[in-house]
Amino acid sequence: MRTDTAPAVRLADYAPTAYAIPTVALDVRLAETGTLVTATIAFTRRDGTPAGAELVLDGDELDLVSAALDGAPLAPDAFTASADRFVLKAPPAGPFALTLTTRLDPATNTKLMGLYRSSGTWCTQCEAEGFRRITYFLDRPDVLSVYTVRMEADRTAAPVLLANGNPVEAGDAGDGRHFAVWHDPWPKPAYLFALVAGDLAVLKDEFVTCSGRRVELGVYVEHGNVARVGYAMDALKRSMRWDEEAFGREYDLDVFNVVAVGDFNMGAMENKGLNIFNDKYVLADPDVATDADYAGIEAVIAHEYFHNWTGNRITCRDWFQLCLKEGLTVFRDQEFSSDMRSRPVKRIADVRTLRSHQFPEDGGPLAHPVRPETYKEINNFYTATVYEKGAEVIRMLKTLIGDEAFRRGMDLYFERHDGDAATIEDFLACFAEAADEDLDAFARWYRQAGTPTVDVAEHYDAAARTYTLTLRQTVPPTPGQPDKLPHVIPVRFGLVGPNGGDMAHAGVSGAEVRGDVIVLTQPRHTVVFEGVAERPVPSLFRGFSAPVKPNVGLSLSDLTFLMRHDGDAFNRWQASSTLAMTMLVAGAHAARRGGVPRADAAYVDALGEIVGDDRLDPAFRALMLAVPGENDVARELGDDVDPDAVAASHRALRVAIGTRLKPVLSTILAAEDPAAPFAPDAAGAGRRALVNAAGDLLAATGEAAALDRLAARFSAATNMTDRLAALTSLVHRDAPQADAALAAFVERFGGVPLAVDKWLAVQATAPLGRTLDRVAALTAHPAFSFRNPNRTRALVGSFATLNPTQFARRDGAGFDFVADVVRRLDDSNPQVAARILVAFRSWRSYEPERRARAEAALRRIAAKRPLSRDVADIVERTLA
Ligand code: 0A1
Ligand code: ZN
Repeated sequence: MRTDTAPAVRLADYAPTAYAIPTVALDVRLAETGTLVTATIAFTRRDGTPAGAELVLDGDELDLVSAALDGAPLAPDAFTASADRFVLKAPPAGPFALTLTTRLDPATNTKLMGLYRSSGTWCTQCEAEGFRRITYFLDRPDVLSVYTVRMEADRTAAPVLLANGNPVEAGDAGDGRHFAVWHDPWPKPAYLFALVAGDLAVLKDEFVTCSGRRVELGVYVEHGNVARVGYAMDALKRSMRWDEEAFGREYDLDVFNVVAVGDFNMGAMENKGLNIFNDKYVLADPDVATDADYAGIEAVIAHEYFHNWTGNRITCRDWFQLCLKEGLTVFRDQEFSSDMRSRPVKRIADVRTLRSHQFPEDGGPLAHPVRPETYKEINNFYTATVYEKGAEVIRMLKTLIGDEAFRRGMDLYFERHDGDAATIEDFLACFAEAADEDLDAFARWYRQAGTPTVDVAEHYDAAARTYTLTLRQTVPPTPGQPDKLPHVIPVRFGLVGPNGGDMAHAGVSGAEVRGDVIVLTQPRHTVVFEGVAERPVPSLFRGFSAPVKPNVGLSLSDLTFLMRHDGDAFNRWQASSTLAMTMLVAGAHAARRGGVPRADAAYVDALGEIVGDDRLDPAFRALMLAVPGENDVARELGDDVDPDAVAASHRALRVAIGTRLKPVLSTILAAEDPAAPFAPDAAGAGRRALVNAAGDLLAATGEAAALDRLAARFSAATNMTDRLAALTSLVHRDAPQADAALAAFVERFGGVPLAVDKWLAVQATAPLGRTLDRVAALTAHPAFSFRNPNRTRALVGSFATLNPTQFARRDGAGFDFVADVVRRLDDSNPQVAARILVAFRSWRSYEPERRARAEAALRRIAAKRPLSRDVADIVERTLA
């Protein structure tokens, strides 16, 4: 077990390796009783390395069987080898090859890093530092090598043998065994290595690239699941076409394979030519997958495919540059989904995710810059900040320099850095050149953590016909960064006139304005618009043009006006959310004092008009109905949070909406066509989202008739979206029909793991006093296993992150339960343990009693020995 004594790694210490590895030949003999890996690794001395300088290779829990240098066994005194290091004391001055054989036991690899088994299939996960669990290596992203892989296994146990690149040879190996050889011509870092061996079924297809090359596509799954991979295959082909059209990127191998496995720590992995997926992001049919699952599959298939250029052809120099591939690839997958679906709806969904995942990270003890400068465990930096805020930074760059310069910058980046292990500086230099602009101040977005606040004051001078906006930005202190410089902030804006259209102005001073974007560069700007005929309502940060917290202080009537009339769909939704948040916060304060939360009737009426407007996209109307979540309200409150008061306020607002809008919501429900065929497209998903949101709000009122209707909808549902929506409403309302519905669900879907996850999560997120007991009991259910990350996340992860009142029970029992799970998982799968532990990150914002209980639970985790580096890192930073 690696422990917390690990030193921090620092960006400032970066130095290239002393040796390069031009080629690697791997010979992998897979067997039930243990696997032998023979790696023949060619080394060359880099310029500047003195002849004979020792060679130090990374390892992790390795068992060395034999070692040879240029074909001759190494003398025992020529090297040292331990589980985590191999040192060749005096390498030859010229090129040389080491041949190292290691023995692995994939069946007992519960960390799911390196080579492991998932339902009998051998598979690998090497990002970030998993390759060193397969063989000793220079396991870092700036060491790029050409790989040839020979794999051999029992033909019956593993008829399918896959690795990166193109297949070059296959045949019989005697004794019931067979082999395959794969060659990947593109130099790559070890984290992109992959192999898969197993008895899998496949859906094949082909894609003809823009230059006319044929690519054979395969999606491999467990037998019985082929009927569920059509959507993923279609998404893959659409992704390949889109990357050609939107970014000019063509695929570069003869084959592209995707393999779905049931046991996977994350979502999916972009291994060159052989993407390995959590089966959650591949398998779908209407009976088991919701619309959200389909959208997730489309996005993740695209994300991993897009990595072929942003990540694989151009990789990262070191792990500090993780956002170079992740922020950019998230930006690209967001754009893809926007083009496939509705752009404003996608934007609203992405901003909701950013606010619920990244904002709390940026505002808590785990805050770090988009490009961190130090880490103890890199696995803990696959975060919403690196991914989602990283994508926002790229979106801002595009907003600032414009679409054309952005495209020129991307083209230059691909041309200049193809084959490189690059840095953020390399990336930004391409855009500075393409736009002929200094981006030094903009680069602070990569270095400074914390979500900036932008306070806005306005003034209209009727006599002078001027409209003045004063904008002040503050970047809060974060761990290790007490003082901040101002950011470059693009504020996309409109001055909305009384007729709802954007007003013209005759000129502007006080800040640079590019089209409809005000560019903030200073702590404070006074922006004066001339020739403004009357006082406009300002619509700022349209499309969420910067990842900041605006504080515009508009009146309720201005906000309802924007909600009804803003030409920017995002800001219509934002105005509604801002209004709801004002009420939710006031309601939480009232509930804390024993009072009653109240809803503003004008807001609810405006909401009713929008939701009832058939000319608007149903998906947009559904998003309008979703008021900010309890965690969002807690974040807005900031400190002394009582989750029960927040929940009371949330419930009260939803009851008020459900009651006052009963006619319009009932009309929406009544207009549903139950015979409409299911299609997992954006239009169908939007209609279902609206109907289900309406049903849920009506159920929130607790009326028996609404609950009966939900129970009927549950029984009659022909797809998982509607079924799960009805089930969730029933269970979370503690409806009399809930237990029967849960029983019927598991009776029907108990054998489908991805559906079982939904059944577990619905129960774990119920805001009910008995939930914790139920969750604890479910850990013993035959369909549950702590060995499987999806099951664990569905039950314990969703309890900890999506059930604020029960996780943060006043008696501390919720905290204790999750702490026990973290301690237990720390031994078997530290990566998953560390991720669940992150649920404690906002512990300091609770009221004193809960804060003390949370701290005690955290200290119990910190005291465990041995403690993995993953968990030690998170718990130390959380308590610091
Ligand atoms: N690069 C992947 C994310 C990923 C990272 C680590 C993993 O180890 C278990 C797996 C996947 C992506 O961005 O999709
Ligand atoms: Zn990624």
